[in-house]
Amino acid sequence: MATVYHSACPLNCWDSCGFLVTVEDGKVTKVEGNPDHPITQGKICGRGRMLENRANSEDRLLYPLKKIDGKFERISWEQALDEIAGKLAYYKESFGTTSVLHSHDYANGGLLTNLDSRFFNLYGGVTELTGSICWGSGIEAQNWDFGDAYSHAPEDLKNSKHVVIWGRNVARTNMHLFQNLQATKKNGTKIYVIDPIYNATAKLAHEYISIKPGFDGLLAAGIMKELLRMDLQDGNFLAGHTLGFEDLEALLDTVSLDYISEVTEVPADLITHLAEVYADKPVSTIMGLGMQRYENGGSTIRLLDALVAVSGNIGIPGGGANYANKQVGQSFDYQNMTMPEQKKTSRTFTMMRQAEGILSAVDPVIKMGIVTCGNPLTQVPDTKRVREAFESLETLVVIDQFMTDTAELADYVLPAATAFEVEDVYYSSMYHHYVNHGPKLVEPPGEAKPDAWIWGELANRLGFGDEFGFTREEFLGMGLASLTEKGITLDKIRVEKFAELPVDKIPWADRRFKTPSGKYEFTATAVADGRIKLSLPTETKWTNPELADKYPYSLLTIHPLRSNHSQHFHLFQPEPYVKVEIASSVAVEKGLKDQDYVRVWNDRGELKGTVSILKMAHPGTVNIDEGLSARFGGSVNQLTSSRESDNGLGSTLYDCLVNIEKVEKE
Ligand SMILES: Nc1nc2c(c(=O)[nH]1)N[C@H]1C(S)=C(S)[C@@H](COP(=O)(O)OP(=O)(O)OC[C@H]3O[C@@H](n4cnc5c(=O)[nH]c(N)nc54)[C@H](O)[C@@H]3O)O[C@H]1N2
Ligand SMILES: Nc1nc2c(c(=O)[nH]1)N[C@H]1C(S)=C(S)[C@@H](COP(=O)(O)OP(=O)(O)OC[C@H]3O[C@@H](n4cnc5c(=O)[nH]c(N)nc54)[C@H](O)[C@@H]3O)O[C@H]1N2
Ligand code: SF4
Ligand SMILES: [Mo]
Repeated sequence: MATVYHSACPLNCWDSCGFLVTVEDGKVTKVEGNPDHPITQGKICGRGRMLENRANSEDRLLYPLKKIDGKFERISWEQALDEIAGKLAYYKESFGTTSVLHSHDYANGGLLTNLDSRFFNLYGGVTELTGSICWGSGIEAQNWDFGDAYSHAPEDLKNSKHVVIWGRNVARTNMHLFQNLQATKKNGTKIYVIDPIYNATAKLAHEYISIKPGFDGLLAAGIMKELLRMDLQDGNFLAGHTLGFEDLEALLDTVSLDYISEVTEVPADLITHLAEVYADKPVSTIMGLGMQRYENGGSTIRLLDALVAVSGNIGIPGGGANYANKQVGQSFDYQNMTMPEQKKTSRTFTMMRQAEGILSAVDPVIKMGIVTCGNPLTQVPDTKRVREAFESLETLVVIDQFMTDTAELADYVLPAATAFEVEDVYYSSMYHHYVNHGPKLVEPPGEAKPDAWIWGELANRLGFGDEFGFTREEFLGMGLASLTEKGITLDKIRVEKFAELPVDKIPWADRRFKTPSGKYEFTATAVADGRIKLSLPTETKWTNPELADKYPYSLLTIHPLRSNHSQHFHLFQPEPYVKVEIASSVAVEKGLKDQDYVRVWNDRGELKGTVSILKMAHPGTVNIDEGLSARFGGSVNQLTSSRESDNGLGSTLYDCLVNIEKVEKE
């Protein structure tokens, strides 16, 4: 008999959708949207629907595996846990706990995925990853400017006169914002898209502004120059609530509008026009994450923030420098769950440079890696180096639902349960402010187990099992402790399926910022030299002409339409392949046409794939979607750099020059 239950999408995504899931004979048979969800309103994307295929896939990992003489063999949980716990005890004793690296990302938005940190803290503190490949530079930038990274509630968009979508691929990555934009457009709001690629969101826009990748900060500087020249700045906001405006003015005086127009490849009159738009308040600026994956990513977001501030679009209905919504995650009590006070020692590598960290660590060297909720072999930049690093480990344990490129390298692979097989609550600190409930709907297949069960079993063997002697319900209670005080209990979320979190819908409306000065800081006081910089990406003809001679094209590696990173490609029919999207200027220069087979390369690596000419893309731009595993042609991260961004916490994935040539198909 088929029964329909409510649930929630666990995927790392802006939208955090509410689901209705059909269960028949102990199996999930259909995933649909929950029409009652206030934000996602019954609409979900193919990635959400395909979670049914993922859960039931024949490729699911069903048993613990151990690599013996280069081949995986099935072993019992007892053996796997005893041996892994034995190694953890041995490395702790012989080299210290930081000889173990915990490599992870955020592939599952469930609150209880954080229990991995509880385990590693109780173990004594391992080598952990800091920063974020995804959004680190922008988060740090907004921390400096505002004191935190907050967005307006989705429903506030209706108050905007103009909406500037700046480097967010909304139609593809944030479908409910796209619907919101469609509705807003009907009410007369003007929509602008600034992006090197004329994407599906650009089609909806009144105006599309094509820009050279990585130069958005300079464009924002140009718009500010024009605002000031025309005396259109918000003098009251600047005088009453900001710090360091004179430093910004001095910086803007160092560049001319003509120079800005030349390097950004945006016409000067268009820059003037955008200044007029920004002065016609309220303007909502909706930033994407792609735009800050450059060497100058932190500066880029700071300059965009500054533009929003100078034009007086902060803290007003319909305004905002909307980048991330960290107040969502801040509603939960991580400390209760993760017990950071138990950590006796620690060491950190940045997420971007985890491979270099592994290869160069001394005192202690990294002996063991444990990978959870991540697939670094496809997702972390500079694949060659990542492979070398993970291969160099004495012991590698990967906990996953599928045999990924990373799991292939492991000594032990442990089969994890999927979201429909455990109870959790799900949220995303990216867009809206609702938390969704996901009940346990079916049993995990084979011997797959929830991650939390694995931590508990290892903890039992290592002598701190008591700290894992709680039910999922009890752990959820710990994470929801302060919400419970505000009336949002697990029981309530269970019954109502979702709950609205108590967050500011119009952040900074009281003009009290979380910076050290309490003001909006054009010059950040939280760091030694907090002045904004007008910096450029590293891999451009302006900053590295020799490299640009050899590798003339800018490679973007944006998020795929139908897969969440590496998670869905293996379910595609027909099989996916490497698609090399090129601007028409590249096609002309290289004599390429659609379906040509090409090699794309730079000093870090190469990738072969099939050409598709983009109808409209900024001259010199190439794109290869991220997320493909080796068996489908390989990850584009073979070409990307593991350099950190300017503020140290972000990646430079899109700051990448390549060359391209036609080759014969093998
Ligand atoms: N379908 C799908 N949706 C997803 C995901 C997925 O894998 N698949 N992943 C989720 C996750 S984890 C994240 S972080 C988000 C990311 O969401 P987005 O920020 O929307 O995604 P990106 O693919 O990083 O890039 C967004 C846009 O930035 C543009 N861009 C690149 N460089 C520049 C630049 O220098 N300037 C400007 N102005 N634009 C630039 C690209 O052309 C692209 O249109 O998406 C989430 N949603
Ligand atoms: N070139 C390039 N690289 C990129 C990006 C880009 O734009 N360009 N985007 C970056 C961004 S924004 C992000 S967020 C990262 C994402 O990087 P990752 O999070 O590493 O990528 P995913 O493919 O989403 O998921 C990783 C693995 O987690 C597993 N998993 C899912 N749920 C669970 C669970 O509950 N438990 C366990 N143990 N495992 C689980 C999945 O099966 C999958 O194999 O990639 C980054 N890499
Ligand atoms: S991947 Fe994003 S848009 Fe798709 S169902 Fe999940 S939360 Fe919704
Ligand atoms: Mo991300």
